[in-house]
Amino acid sequence: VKKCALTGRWVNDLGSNMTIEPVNANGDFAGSYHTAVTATTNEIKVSPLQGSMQKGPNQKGQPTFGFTVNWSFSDTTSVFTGQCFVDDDGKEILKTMWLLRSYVDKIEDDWKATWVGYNVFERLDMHME
Ligand code: B9F
Repeated sequence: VKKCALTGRWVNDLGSNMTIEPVNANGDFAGSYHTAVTATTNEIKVSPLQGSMQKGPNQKGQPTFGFTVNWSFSDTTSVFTGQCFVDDDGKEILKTMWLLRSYVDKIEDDWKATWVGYNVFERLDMHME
């Protein structure tokens, strides 16, 4: 059975692109995220991400993972968590959910500071085994 690898370029259902660098022996990885959408007038900039992938003894080739994106153009942080699946055609797909924390000036605004959503990613280029 083909295993799902995170390394490479991905595009999601919004048209956002991300590149994940090779995952190390601990499961740690770095990368960059280019969002296709934003809710401000700030110019979008490619932003760094740092993540961790499960490499436990029970890993059967469809690992769970999480990563944080530190947006370079806003005082905002997003965290994604998901699982890398291989579908019936052998195509890799990342099913993720995210939380986005926006900056607020005062604690009274905390209630409206966190956004939640869902993204699906497909591989942009072919990954060589
Ligand atoms: O638009 C976001 C933002 C943060 C503070 C002002 C604007 C930053 C970009 C986030 C991109 C998100 C989506 N892109 C993607 O690929 S991360 C999850 C989604 N998946 C206004 C206040 C808080 C949000 C909008 Fe803002």
